[in-house]
Amino acid sequence: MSTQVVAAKPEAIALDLSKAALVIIDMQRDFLEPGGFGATLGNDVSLLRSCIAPCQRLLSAARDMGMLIIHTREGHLPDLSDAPIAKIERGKPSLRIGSLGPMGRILIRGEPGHGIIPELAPKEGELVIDKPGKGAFYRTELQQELQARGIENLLVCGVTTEVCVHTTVREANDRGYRCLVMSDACGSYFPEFHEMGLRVITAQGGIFGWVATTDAVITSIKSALETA
Ligand code: TIU
Repeated sequence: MSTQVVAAKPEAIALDLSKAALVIIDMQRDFLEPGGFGATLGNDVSLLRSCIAPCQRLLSAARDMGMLIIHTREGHLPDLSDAPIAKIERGKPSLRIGSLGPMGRILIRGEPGHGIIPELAPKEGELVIDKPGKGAFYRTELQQELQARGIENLLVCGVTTEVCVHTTVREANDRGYRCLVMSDACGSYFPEFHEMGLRVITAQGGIFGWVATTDAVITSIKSALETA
């Protein structure tokens, strides 16, 4: 049976996994490795590493099931025409968006730093959505791709919990998708924002969606495979 009850907060949710997609947000070198965009903002990028293994386990289970897999990447065109001045000028980073760093130009499409970390490299047939903003729906083809495949449920993980994961979940929630966020497969430079970000999602009866562990979601995927 593709409909599975997943243990989650604020309460268990029955999800039709045949209408689900795994969405892995921005697991790029620019956020997870030294010398990238995240580091230029003054962050300790090592804090994000704990979510790599859970993301790998989810990716593997989703591949086994033949689930639609979506990888997103935040980044801008080389001429910066899709990068708002207000974003480029923001704060006092050690290098601004578009400047040359050790992994190429910061947050620019096609540069080494823009790539997804090798541990989670996309395979042929998986969707890679390039996005100029924090949310995966803004100025992308994501909505059309999901609608074309009848997807209703999104299993969301990646980085960072309170920035791109949150923005994407909020966008998806407003578009009618049920969003289940895997807590240990998300990461933040700020542990307290990670915790609060997840709490915001599940508060008020699940105002933006549901939160589950990677184990709970993998148990459901395996159960769906066994009863298929
Ligand atoms: N800075 C930060 O926490 N995040 C971002 O800028 N983008 C994403 O979350 N991907």
